[in-house]
Amino acid sequence: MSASHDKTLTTHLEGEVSDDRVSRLTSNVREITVGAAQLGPIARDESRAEVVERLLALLHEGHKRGCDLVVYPELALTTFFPRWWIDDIDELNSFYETEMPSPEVKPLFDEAASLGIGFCLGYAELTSDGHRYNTYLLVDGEGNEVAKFRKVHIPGHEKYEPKRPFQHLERAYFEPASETFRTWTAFKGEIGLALCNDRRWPETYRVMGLADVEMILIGYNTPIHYYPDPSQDFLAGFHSRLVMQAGAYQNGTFVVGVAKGGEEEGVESLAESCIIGPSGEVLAQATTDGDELVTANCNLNWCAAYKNTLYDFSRYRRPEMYKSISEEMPLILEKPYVEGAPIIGEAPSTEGGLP
Ligand code: ING
Repeated sequence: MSASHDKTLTTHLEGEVSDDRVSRLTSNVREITVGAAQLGPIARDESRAEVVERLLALLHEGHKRGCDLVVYPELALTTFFPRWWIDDIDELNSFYETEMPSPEVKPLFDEAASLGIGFCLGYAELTSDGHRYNTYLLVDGEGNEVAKFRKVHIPGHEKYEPKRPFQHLERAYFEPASETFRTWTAFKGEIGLALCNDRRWPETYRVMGLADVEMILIGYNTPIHYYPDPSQDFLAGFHSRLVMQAGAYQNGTFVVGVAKGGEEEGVESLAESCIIGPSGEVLAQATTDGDELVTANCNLNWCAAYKNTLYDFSRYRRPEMYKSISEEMPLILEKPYVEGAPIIGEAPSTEGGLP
């Protein structure tokens, strides 16, 4: 859809505007057509080659609709394996990529480059020195790697918990990134990346907002059942949109949220992929919980209508008032810290964890 189309930057600009911004704004339209390539479930026994076929089908749909950029979800090459305790290291390793593109994924890289479409792909990364990350890779329309982002906020738990109907063992299987959020100049603008749980934290958007981000790409896998407090289950879609719409508006940026949704191996996950404008409005949203491409034409100059007016950070922010939010722990909310070192290879704490 094209809700953002006509919202070119003709609003008043208050305060000082840098030369760099002025030069960007002299062009009234800086448009990128983005596709949120939602995936339905990926079965545990589905091969990489089969998944890549699905990614290619979405890419071709993106080509038909004139996409410059197609955004896939978090961990887009396999089932969401942190739902199981997997104590066989070879089996666990089978869910990670040790090179990108791997031979199975290369057809996606080749086809995207030949169509001139950039893409963003989430996968589990196992580095040559044994580190494990939840990773998001951005590739431009010529097939060049632009950015590699590793998830910052790792949710869930470290140990097998037998009471849960399914596990969320990301804290056992992924290390948190050692580098923070940033932006990259690509696709005519400033692009930022984040993964799933990162989207719930205002700091995620603000760190990128301070770097003048114009479009944040976010892949997610969000089980609808939240074991620690099931009263939140029916709010899953509301909370997901709430955080992304607020993050977009408060930083004057587009946000593209892309789900792996539907019922995967017995676990229902949120779909509702959406593209949000810098006004905070949802411009387009998925209507199914399967493979579906959601597109919007995004004029990145729309961002300046927010960045240069009520969210003119250099004029109105009071950073000296916010110092406590980057402290280790707020003074009155101190809670015991539970050590969260990855425990891959350790035996489950209780009876067998394999499905
Ligand atoms: N998923 C979750 C999210 O923030 C989570 C975290 C864990 C949600 C457990 C619900 C239950 O949506 C990911 N992949 O970060």
